[in-house]
Amino acid sequence: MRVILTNPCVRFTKIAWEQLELAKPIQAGPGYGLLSIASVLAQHGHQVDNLDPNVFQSWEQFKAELESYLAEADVLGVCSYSPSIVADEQIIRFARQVRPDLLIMLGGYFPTLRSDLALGATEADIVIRGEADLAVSEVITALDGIGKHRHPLGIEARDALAGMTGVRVRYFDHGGEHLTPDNGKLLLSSAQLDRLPTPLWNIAPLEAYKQIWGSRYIDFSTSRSCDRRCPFCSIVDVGVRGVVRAMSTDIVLERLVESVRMIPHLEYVFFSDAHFTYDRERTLEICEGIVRLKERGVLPRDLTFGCETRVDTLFDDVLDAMQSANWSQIWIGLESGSSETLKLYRKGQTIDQGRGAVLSIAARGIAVIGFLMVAAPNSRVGDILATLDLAVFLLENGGDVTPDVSYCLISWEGTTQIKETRRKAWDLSFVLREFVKWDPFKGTEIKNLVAEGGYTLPEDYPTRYLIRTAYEHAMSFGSIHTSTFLAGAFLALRDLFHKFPQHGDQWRPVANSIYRRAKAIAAARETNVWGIPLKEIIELDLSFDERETGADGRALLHIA
Ligand code: B12
Ligand code: SF4
Repeated sequence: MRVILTNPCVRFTKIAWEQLELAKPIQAGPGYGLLSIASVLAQHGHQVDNLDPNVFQSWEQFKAELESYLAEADVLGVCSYSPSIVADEQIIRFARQVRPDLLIMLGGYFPTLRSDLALGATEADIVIRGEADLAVSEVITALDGIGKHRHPLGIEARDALAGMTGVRVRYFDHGGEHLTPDNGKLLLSSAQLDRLPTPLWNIAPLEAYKQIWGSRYIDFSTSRSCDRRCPFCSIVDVGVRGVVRAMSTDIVLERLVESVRMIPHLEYVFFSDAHFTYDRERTLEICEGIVRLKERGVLPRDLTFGCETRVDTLFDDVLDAMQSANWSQIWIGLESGSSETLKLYRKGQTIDQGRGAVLSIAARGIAVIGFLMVAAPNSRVGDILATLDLAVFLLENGGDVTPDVSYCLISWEGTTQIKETRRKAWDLSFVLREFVKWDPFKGTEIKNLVAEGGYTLPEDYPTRYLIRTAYEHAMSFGSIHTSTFLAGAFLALRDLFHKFPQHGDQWRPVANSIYRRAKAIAAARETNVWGIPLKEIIELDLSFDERETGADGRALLHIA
């Protein structure tokens, strides 16, 4: 059969249509899971294509391309994330119009966390919860086996798929529509991960991704889930909280070699595991294996690597091994520069560990990119300044902040944090209410949650004002990246001090010192890690209070 797989669409959100149609997309990359599914499908004789809506210049262009593929297709498989579900729903609706009999399957983080909402909001025939590497092929085979792989599905299809974990079906019977109940989610064991074939990298638009990230690269996930349990995190709620399943070192190295053979001129491999260094020995073995393969000429010497990980497992020997293997980037979850906020996030690490990791990584010539969630509910102005200080500290150490950097804590629907919020009525709704203003995901469950959660922070709570204003300023530049993120924050601080003079009295000098450092480093570097100009910061001309605050204002922020 012929299957088309689409990546989560963040390009054509409502905001994108209105403001960002032609902005450079930064949120696109080779979907490891989709390409793993594709590889298993190909093993079973199916023909698979991958379309990433994010790399098209306009919705019209994407629709035209999709339409031409749909003419020949039997199945559309859509990968969806929480912030992409609205746009993905539109893709599904369009596909259904063009091909009313098309079988549509939906999977990914959002359908896994909330399959009920995913089935309710879209016209998908089947939702698969969890890791569907093998399941997509199994479902297609089962439906093909009974000759019922067309929309609308009936009770024969329902029965053929009964008992398959994670698979929910929309079927029609006696003129009515029915949904099969939730029966858990699919999780692969370490042994199953070892048996998965190399993802079908060559069907992904790798050249378009190179335009975005500057190198021909792949996202390679060698493990699933995370050994930690941060309540805001949806990775752990998609897998098993606190339990990692992983490929063996030999298989990781074997898949690397196969990937290099499949992709001419591969330049960079990003290990997209949630916590790559969770096992010290394994990490050392992988790095040492890479060095050996490079010495034997099996892997190109100039192939670089990156990973995403925690700050408390980046031991010196691990970093040394990474340096030897030619690591060029390490992404770390710093989250906040304020100890109070970090405690609230329950991240299980300290500010000192975070700053220490930044310095250790930078000392080895590796670019360090920090994930930040600037404000938590009830954060104070000083907490936010501490996080801005951390953002500038990253830049000063050759690093960067995440391009999709968040101005506030975001807990997606379906995560532990949201469940706890409901239980304890701890007021996260502040964040969600702010988020709903700019997120494409307007009007559905987030609004309901806000209504449910109550709203205890007053409209003019300074942090709330600051975050909203920062976002508005940043968006007025077109899109959010390092430079507009910082410029937006400084402009918002200016407005805040005007609106709430009492905060100005306390914080103007600190804001001033952070702002001056940001301008100086932007002028010296001119671009961020991905080559995007820092011009908004360079061109910004603000005058905060210039009173002396001692060591860059850090004493006031309680930063050593
Ligand atoms: C690599 C990565 C990226 C890369 C590549 C994205 C990509 N297309 O794969 C880049 C940097 C481009 C990226 C961008 C974004 N990302 Co990202 N990313 C990741 C990361 C680090 C790894 C993803 C991964 O490889 N997972 C492992 C594989 C096995 O899982 P998978 O790809 O989802 O596939 C499995 C299942 O989901 C399912 N499945 C997947 N597709 C389909 C399709 C069908 C039909 C079916 C049935 C099943 C199915 O089966 C697959 C195989 O097991 C995760 C965090 C993490 N460590 O997990 C965040 C993560 C997935 N990203 C996230 C987000 C939000 C985004 C952005 C929207 C950022 C933003 N602006 O907010 C964008 C949009 C992405 C896009 N357009 O594709 C969130 C999703 C949260 C959520 N609840 O939705 C995560 C979990 C990070 C986080 N902590 O919040 N991301
Ligand atoms: S350490 Fe990172 S990936 Fe693991 S649970 Fe915490 S936030 Fe999620």
